[in-house]
Amino acid sequence: MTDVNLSAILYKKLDLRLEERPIPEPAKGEVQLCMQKVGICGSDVHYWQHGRIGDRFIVTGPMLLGHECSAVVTKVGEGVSHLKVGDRVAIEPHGVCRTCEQCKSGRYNLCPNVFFLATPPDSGALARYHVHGADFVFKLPDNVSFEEGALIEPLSVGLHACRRARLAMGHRVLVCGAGPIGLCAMLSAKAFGASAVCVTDIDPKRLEFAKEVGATHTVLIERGSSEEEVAKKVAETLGGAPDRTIECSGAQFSVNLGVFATKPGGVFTIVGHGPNKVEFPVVSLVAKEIEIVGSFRYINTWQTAIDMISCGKINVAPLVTHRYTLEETMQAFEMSKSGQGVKVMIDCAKK
Ligand code: NAD
Ligand code: 572
Ligand code: ZN
Repeated sequence: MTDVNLSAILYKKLDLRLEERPIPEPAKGEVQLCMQKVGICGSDVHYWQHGRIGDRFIVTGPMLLGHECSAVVTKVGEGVSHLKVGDRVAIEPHGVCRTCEQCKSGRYNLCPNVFFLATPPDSGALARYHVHGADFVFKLPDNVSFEEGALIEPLSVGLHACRRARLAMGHRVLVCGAGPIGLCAMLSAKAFGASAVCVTDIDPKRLEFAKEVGATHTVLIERGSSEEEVAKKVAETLGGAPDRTIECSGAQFSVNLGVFATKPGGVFTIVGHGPNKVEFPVVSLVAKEIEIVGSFRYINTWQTAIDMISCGKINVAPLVTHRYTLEETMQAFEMSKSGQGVKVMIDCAKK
């Protein structure tokens, strides 16, 4: 029986459908992939619920969702030599131009010609089959599972944030937000040699989970508490002010907290996106010489992440709390939207 390419297609806001599409053929430099595990990201849920992120990324036509992926190679296009049919792989979910100033200088995450999976107008990979540029496809060792392979994407956001923060051995670290990205930042910070990592959230269940998966300390953000009060509590909890803060909540409160809490001369890395414009307590920021650093996706993190998972220094597997098949995509999205779990994973393999 010939296989069909069951695909999760977002037509417009609140209109997500499972449909059969033709199986794509790999062009020169590409591979055809039989998708295995695809994690649901907050942005997938956001596009489904709102049809847009801000004024720039608007769903205007049918697009597949999904950008946290692992797969098996099923066909190899002309000129691809580092992969073969049957290889188990993880996917870095974008393509870049390779010719612009940013690509040439190695900062390909800032390429103005980038396309990113599941960011309108570009389609994602939540389907049975997908084709991808082979240079962004990485072999998985036998001891790295397909779920771990899919989690390399959010882990990469955390690793890149730590690199951007120049995080080093012995640092005390504050991570704001205990969602998948905050947890990946926490795991990355520990792997970079942090001596203590304190995670904040407004949800006590998320903090309990953060402790279970490796946070050394947590602080609950309670309604009515001020940023200055929480900053004091964070310093008491960590045994000193954090050398580095990584913001992964998108909350205005965390932006203020990051400035108040971070040690003078420290680095405050911002990953989370809330509204486009937020306020900073500029007097404290200047007087403490806090470095504010933006962190956008990732550069050259896949092989590092694979090796760190394979050698056991980073354990992302416990982040998966719910599992569904591709046919159960709607239930998977409902679960992710509910916020009950942490990472919802879809199994795309045919049963
Ligand atoms: P998420 O919504 O699952 O997690 C955010 C967490 O922050 C939640 O647990 C929420 O309860 C918590 N939170 C809300 N208000 C808070 C507050 N005042 N203090 C502390 N915690 C608070 O989202 P996620 O998938 O973990 O992503 C986190 C953020 O990172 C999002 O804004 C997302 O858009 C952004 N992101 C950025 C990049 C990048 O490249 N810069 C990549 C991926 C995600
Ligand atoms: O894993 C990549 C990713 N990036 C996110 C969110 C979720 N997952 N970002 C937040 C939104 N931005 S964006 O620039 N945009 C919609 C493209 O505002 C990208 C990074
Ligand atoms: Zn994402």
